[in-house]
Amino acid sequence: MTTPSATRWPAWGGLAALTLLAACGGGGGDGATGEGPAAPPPPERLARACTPEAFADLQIPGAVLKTVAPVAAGTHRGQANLPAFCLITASAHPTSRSNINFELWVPDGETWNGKLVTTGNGGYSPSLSYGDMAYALRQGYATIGGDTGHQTEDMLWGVNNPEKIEDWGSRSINSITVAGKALLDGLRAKPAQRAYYLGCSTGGHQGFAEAQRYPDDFDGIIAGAPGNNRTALNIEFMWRFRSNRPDSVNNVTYLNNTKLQLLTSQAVAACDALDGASDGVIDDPRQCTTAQFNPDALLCAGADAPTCLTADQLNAAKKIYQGPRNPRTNAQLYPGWPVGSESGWGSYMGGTEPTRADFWRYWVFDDPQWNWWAFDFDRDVAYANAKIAPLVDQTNADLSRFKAAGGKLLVYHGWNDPVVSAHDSIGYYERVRTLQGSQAATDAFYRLMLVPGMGHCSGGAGAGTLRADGTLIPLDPSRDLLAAMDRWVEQGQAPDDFVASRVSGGAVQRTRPLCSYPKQAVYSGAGDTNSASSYRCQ
Ligand SMILES: [Ca+2]
Repeated sequence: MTTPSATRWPAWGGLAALTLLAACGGGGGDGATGEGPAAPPPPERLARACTPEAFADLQIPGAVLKTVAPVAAGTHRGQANLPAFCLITASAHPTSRSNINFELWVPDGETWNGKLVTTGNGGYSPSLSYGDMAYALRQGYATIGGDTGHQTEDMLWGVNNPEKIEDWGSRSINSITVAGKALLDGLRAKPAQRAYYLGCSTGGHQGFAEAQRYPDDFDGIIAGAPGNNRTALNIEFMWRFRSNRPDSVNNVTYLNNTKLQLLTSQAVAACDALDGASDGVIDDPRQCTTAQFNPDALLCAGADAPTCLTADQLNAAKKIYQGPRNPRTNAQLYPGWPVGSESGWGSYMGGTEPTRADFWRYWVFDDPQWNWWAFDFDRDVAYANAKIAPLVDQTNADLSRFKAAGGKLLVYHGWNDPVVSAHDSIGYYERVRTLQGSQAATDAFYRLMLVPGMGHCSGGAGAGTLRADGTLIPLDPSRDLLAAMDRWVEQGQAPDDFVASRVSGGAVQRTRPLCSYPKQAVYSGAGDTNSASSYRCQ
């Protein structure tokens, strides 16, 4: 005999399964034998109490249970207004060198909506995304968060340790989700009816890993600002560092934050109104060409001043706008940056060394003395792509298995993101669309929503709030990412009516439709430019 849970997790064992075996062993079918009393229906599997003792019999392949304890309603891990839940901690071990710690939070009793949300991570940090877990829990979801398989903030754990790098780059979400589903089933004696994924930045990267490598884990994946093109992204960080300095000179820089803000303010002044709303946001930076905004016009006529760029500063900006290229083939290695994102470039421009230098020093070259000025954007790119990209990159545009499994993929990306280029999300989307063969075949399961004026995952001058708070923004599929995904999966209604909000000063100052690429919000020419109703997607 099999049950859905016994089929999916064959090593289940334990009291509940034994009870079920005993009942089925004597029954022999539907009870319509015509002889004697009808066999009783098989008993339901027994839910477990939220105690360690109740889980003593539960074995989960590749995972170790650590703690089981109830948490009262209120504040936990700095997250307020949480319902009461059962907290289970465990670790997953997909390889002998793996150690992926994770937490599972399950709302008590009937407050659980029967579904699951796994959350992603940020950067190379082992920190769990408690804010995302709380967001899901408050909506009634059980939720999982993990540490990606390492426990320190440095990157030394990856030295000569490709299994741990692969856990971080490709595998940890799968491992904790499979084990977490089994624990959830063990607690509630029924599997999650739906499983969704939610993450941004590295979290978006992890969502792409799931869609490409583990297409059966989730019914829906919400991936923000995905850093999935990871090796190339780190090439860009090095390019940005080098572009902003004289050759082989670390301690002389050209562009500072004043000059970066000058570029953005001049770009906005030139291009803000192109979209019909003078709101400090360039809705589509691709429309802001050098015909409207030409950085050359900022060249200082005389001495350097806060209101102009020197020739070196201008040259640095142009290199960063363009992005890294292979000097031999001229192939673009990573896209450049949208006009309007300049004011944020400094955060990943590096200081004493390029941002993510440890990726190269420890993971790629195994050389503590590695010198970024010696990096060859042809030969060394090929070396890195052969050595590390298979462990960490999520660039396979063949999503046919995910689509066939019924999965939905919702990607959002801020146009002003200075950390992961929106152009890279567009490039990936277009490669998927080419393989899918048509816009309609792509729309059926994959939506890319570019958020005007939004920075990296949030913030910025645009309408960049995509989640309900239940007060200012109602919990509605047209206003909340998770609710939108749930409706898309369960009702087949794609998020074509999504409205992003700009919250400032304790109020919603502006709303704007978020349109599925390649559509964009176009002002109707009449009505309040701060109201989504004055725009349509076309
Ligand atoms: Ca505008």
